[in-house]
Amino acid sequence: MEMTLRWYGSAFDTVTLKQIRQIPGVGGVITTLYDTVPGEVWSREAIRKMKEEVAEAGLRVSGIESVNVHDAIKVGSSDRDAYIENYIQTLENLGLEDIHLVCYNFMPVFDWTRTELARKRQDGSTVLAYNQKTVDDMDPEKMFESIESDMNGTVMPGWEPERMERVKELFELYKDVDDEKLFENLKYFLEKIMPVCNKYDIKMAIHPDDPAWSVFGLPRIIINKKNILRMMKMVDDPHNGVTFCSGSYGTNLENDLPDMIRSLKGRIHFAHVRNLKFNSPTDFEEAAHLSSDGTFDMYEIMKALYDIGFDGPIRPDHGRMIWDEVAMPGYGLYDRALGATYLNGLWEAIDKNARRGQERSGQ
Ligand code: DNO
Repeated sequence: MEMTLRWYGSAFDTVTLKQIRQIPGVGGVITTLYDTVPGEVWSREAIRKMKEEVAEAGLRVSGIESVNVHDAIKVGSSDRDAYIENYIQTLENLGLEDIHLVCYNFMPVFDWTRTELARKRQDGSTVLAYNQKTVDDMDPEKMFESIESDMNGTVMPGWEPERMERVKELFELYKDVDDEKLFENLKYFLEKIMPVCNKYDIKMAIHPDDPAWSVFGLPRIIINKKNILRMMKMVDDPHNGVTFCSGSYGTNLENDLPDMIRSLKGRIHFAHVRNLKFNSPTDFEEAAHLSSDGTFDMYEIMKALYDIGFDGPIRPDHGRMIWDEVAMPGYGLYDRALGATYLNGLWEAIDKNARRGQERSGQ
């Protein structure tokens, strides 16, 4: 695996490339052209500029998170082909610039959903949290307003103000889209983009829905083993793969994370690894990465990735806000750096253990 950190670009991120470069074991960033809107073609020049800036800091672009998919493609409206053409053009430009990993999602209206961005924990750190009851009692149009004051002046991915102003319209757009329709539209999209992915060896890595169930009655399909295997089979091409996000699949305690990882051998192109702490099955908060701080066994998650021979980029995911840092919730420097270091430590131990085991058995 290759340890990376997500970075939003110098115009948007509070964390600098120089800081990222100083985290031991981190050689690459997962980035994006954050000022583009879904449906827009990314120019080669803009991609090249981004790559050059990253290279000047002594890092590389290990992948893109995200090239967002326009709603016309998700709902399957009559203008979708034009947006798919634009997406293909963007993929082509990324391929020509030697970028081979693209994370995206197929979530309707809202990207990841949290009800609190700064829940205080006992140690005084603040974390993102989710409570189903709050969502059930909330008018979706008020969702953004309710969390906006805790965004620390940043623009959060999937929660761009322009998009949130259109929530009502977006709900209307999805009113006839159920799970089956969403699967169909995803298949249509993937079949159209696979040729360009094959041509440039671009690995598409779908991000799961977070939380991994329907919110506000909207369809959500990338939520469990059954659905993700269905998706892998429905377009059976190695370039159709997944972002294995432990914190997203893990929202549903019925998802057995190590087992899911093993069942996706060869199709996990990117991993987000983080821990959650459950207070009840429908109330959770984002813990530190360390196993003992949350509910998941992080060793087992890393071990499963190791066992399937995962060799793609991995990143620590949302971090807690600690040491008085003011940053985009979930995306500060300090706790993600601790996360990267911890995950690197687990990996080194797993790797050494495996090699010693092989030596002992004379393999
Ligand atoms: C949240 C992220 C998501 C993810 C997108 C991928 O922190 O994990 O916003 O980047 O869903 O398209």
